Amino acid sequence: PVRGAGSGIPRDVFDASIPFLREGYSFISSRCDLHGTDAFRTRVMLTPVICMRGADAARMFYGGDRFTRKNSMPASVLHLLQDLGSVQSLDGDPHRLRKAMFLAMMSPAGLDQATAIFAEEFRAAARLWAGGDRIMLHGEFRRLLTRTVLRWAGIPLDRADPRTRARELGAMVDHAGSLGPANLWAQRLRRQSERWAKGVVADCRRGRIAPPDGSALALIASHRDIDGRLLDLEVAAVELLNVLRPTVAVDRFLTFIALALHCYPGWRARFAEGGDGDVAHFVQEVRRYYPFFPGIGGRVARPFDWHGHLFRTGQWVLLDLYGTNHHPDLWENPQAFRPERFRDWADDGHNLIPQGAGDFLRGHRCPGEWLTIALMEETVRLLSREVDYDVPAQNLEVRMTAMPALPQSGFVISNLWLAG
Ligand code: HEM
Ligand code: MYR
Repeated sequence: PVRGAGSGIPRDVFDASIPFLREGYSFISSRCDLHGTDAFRTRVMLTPVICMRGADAARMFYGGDRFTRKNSMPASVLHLLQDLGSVQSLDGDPHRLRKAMFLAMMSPAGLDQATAIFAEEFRAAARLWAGGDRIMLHGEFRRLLTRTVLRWAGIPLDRADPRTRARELGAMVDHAGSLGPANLWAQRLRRQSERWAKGVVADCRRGRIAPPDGSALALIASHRDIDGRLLDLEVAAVELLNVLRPTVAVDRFLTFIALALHCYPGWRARFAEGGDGDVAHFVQEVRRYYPFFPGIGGRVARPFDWHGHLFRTGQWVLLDLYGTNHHPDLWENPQAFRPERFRDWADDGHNLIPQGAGDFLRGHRCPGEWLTIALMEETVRLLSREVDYDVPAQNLEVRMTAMPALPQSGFVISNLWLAG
């Protein structure tokens, strides 16, 4: 039985927009705690919404084609992230066919290639960092990931202007959660990025760029939707950006890895000695523990009953990803950073959900999850084994109200030297 469902879902404040902005990542959880439930009703920007958390809610939200993502996120978020015409805007068979295109990029060989390119970029950069000034790791990771994903996607760097792309793609992520001028400025950069991406796809279709088989650009440029037609140039550009932008967004997780290695030096020492056993557990704990994607919205596609509560078509639901990753029923001592909890963890597809839950092909779960994990595991090894550095005094606070979150200083290091 689900706490709070069946007996009716309790009502919270009339409109939660201001409290949500004020409290940030912990908002849904703290209200659930208050009501003693895993669900409550309120409004966001005056629209009625049911906020939910927990594995059971995730199973309901991600299963059985119950929800659509159409009209489920504010325009300010949507236009900087997935955008109109993207895989996320599709449902049913058209979604599955488009989603298969993304999943085809994530073969074991494809992932190995991505981490090899990233390691090469990291080593080249580390030689320049060595003995130099202070560097801000978040900015450096952003640059390295941009170059990595462009190369991996099959886009020649001389067609890409990596520094401009890093600025555009980074701005989309940095300002997805902001409103007003910062959001509008990022949307302007996004349109510039879309023009560039359209040119790349068009040149690929004309044979002026010849990406390797199986690369993201090759797959997107030649993909045929369920109607048998190539993607509109506009949509192809959106989907190319939906590979590039989120891979650049991994810069936040990589920065959280640096933060965790700094805050829990015992783990760093263990990895430095070459112990690979817990690298994967450490990465899972970073994805669970640190705040990133707060929650995901959906609209009920067809009415259904859940624990005695009728969900009507069109009902808006927000699933709390962060709160589920910190749910006290799922995680012992959820506010503690403990990678060892993953040594005997039972993955049921709905308990660790920083990138969505459920089935990759049939639902909207992030197709980039394996790539994210692979890049993170490589970064644990690179930071702990191949370089050493000092962490000067700085403001490392991770504010829970700035979405998406990041350590305030961006994680500055100094006196980097090459180890070994
Ligand atoms: C979907 C988060 C990395 C591509 C999602 C969703 C989340 C998410 C929460 C689920 C949305 C939903 O249920 O509607 C993240 C985070 C990442 C990340 C926190 C870390 C940086 C990536 C990467 C890629 C990617 C590396 C591709 C290379 C996508 C796409 C979707 C998606 C295409 C839409 C899937 C669909 O609607 O079926 N992501 N993601 N993401 N992600 Fe990611
Ligand atoms: C991506 O680029 O698609 C992946 C990561 C982007 C994370 C950005 C999170 C922004 C917060 C938006 C607020 C959502 C409100 C429920």
